[in-house]
Amino acid sequence: MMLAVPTAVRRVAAIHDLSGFGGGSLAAAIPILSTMGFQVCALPTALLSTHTGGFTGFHFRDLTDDMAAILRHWQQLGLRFAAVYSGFLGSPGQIRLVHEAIATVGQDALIVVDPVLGDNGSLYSTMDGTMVAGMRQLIAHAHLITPNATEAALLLGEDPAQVMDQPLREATIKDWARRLAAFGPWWVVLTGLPSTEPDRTQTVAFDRRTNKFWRVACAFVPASYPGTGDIFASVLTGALLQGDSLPISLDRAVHFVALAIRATFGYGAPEREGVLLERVLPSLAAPVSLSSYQLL
Ligand code: PXL
Repeated sequence: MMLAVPTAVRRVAAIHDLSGFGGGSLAAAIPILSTMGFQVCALPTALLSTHTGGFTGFHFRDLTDDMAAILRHWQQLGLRFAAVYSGFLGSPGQIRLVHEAIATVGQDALIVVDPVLGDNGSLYSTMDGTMVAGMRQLIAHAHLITPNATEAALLLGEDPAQVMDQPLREATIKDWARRLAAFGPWWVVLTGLPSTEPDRTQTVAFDRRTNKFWRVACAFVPASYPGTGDIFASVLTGALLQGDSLPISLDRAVHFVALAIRATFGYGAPEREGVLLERVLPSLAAPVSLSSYQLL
């Protein structure tokens, strides 16, 4: 009898900041993707005392020069990754470095770009129009992008404030997803969309190659925790790497974030401290257990 040769643990190059307090970014990507069976190789973009959502006076060190040196060494080593997954970027120069990482260590990799730019209708404090323009170019090289409604509007040159007025109509959601896919990505996943159904929130995925839309809705919790976008994108990336379909991956990511929010909400801790990831992380190791996706 032939024994199957065990395959090595696959590696993900994770290009995010490291925020010491408040969760999110690498503090989400590393434990989530490790739990899902992948080795995370961090290419840190910035070092912060806290994330920028809800904190002022935070320490911020831009690591653009270090990123270039780290990437050069990885190239010399001939490293290749199963995925290149970028999130919060600290400067336009870093966007160029992500392009370079994709073209070198990311050959044959799944390319995931979470275009972190803003939320709740406005830009994050460290972002500006140059970063929006750079991100627009970067998403053209991704297979998967995961903007929230604010980021989708910014990337499309729409007024981001409109996402706060009323839930986007289904026709608008589909139009935005199609227009974002026209930049290049196979899959556009629009996160955290208010629903027209009361007390529900929805996430919609568009698969450009099959021209299909998928929706997963879940109960809305009246709280907004920074870092949940990073958690969502990390689970989605892990599920796709595990071989799950787009709708099942979407389903797992939505329900994991919902679980993390519910596990946190009852404690009444300040929202800026993020979710209690460690309380729910073990559930990620379980196989697919539910599915509530709909074809839209
Ligand atoms: O969750 C996105 C994110 C990532 N990194 C930093 C942030 C934010 C959102 O506020 O501040 C540093």
